[in-house]
Amino acid sequence: MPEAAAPILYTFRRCPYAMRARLALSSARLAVRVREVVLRDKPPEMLDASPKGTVPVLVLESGEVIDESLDVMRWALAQADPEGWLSADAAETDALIAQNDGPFKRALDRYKYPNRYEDEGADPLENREAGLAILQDLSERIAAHGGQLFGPAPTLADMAIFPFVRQFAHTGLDWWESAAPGPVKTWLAGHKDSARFRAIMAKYPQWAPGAAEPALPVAG
Ligand SMILES: N[C@@H](CCC(=O)N[C@@H](CS)C(=O)NCC(=O)O)C(=O)O
Repeated sequence: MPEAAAPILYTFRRCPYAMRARLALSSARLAVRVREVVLRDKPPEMLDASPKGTVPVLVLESGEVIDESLDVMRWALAQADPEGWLSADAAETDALIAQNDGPFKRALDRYKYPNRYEDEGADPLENREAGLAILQDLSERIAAHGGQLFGPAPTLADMAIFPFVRQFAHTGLDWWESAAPGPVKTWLAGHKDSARFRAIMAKYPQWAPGAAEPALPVAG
């Protein structure tokens, strides 16, 4: 168990933004107290800390609140970066993540939840194609760099992006298996099968005041 003074992480198991935060906190081997949130029943304690109401939210022992997933990743890796996730070119990393969080996420949402969007260009199959075009570029990059986006070992961009590619793949697994380019398929499969990912996908009951606050696993 982490000591009572460890930072608190409000998180939701299946949220890709929360996954990337948990991945970085785990890699940095930081003791964190996990508060699993149900999005339709957010605890007032989380909304007091961050009224915008999105996960992840990290509340430090000082009371400082970090409520953007990339900021949580960067904060964690600034404490410790034993696996060299910050070793890649910063501008290229930012550009890849911006592409993911912008156009790729937009296509993913419209492919996965077509009924939620009525805007022009909300056709699911068109969006599947738009997402695939972005993944084709990523795939070429992965092949050229020997397995990950910046080389043979994962860096911040890989870990920030793969939870979203996982969601895209899971929207139609049969299609993914037949249509996705090999290098990005192998890359995703490796991350999904990793000890780190399995550790941060542990299931916890919804947190409520007084309930246990399990330590975020640092395995992997
Ligand atoms: N820009 C934010 C986005 C986080 C986000 O949108 N998280 C979703 C869950 S995946 C959320 O909490 N949505 C609020 C809700 O559904 O009520 C970040 O990077 O942390």
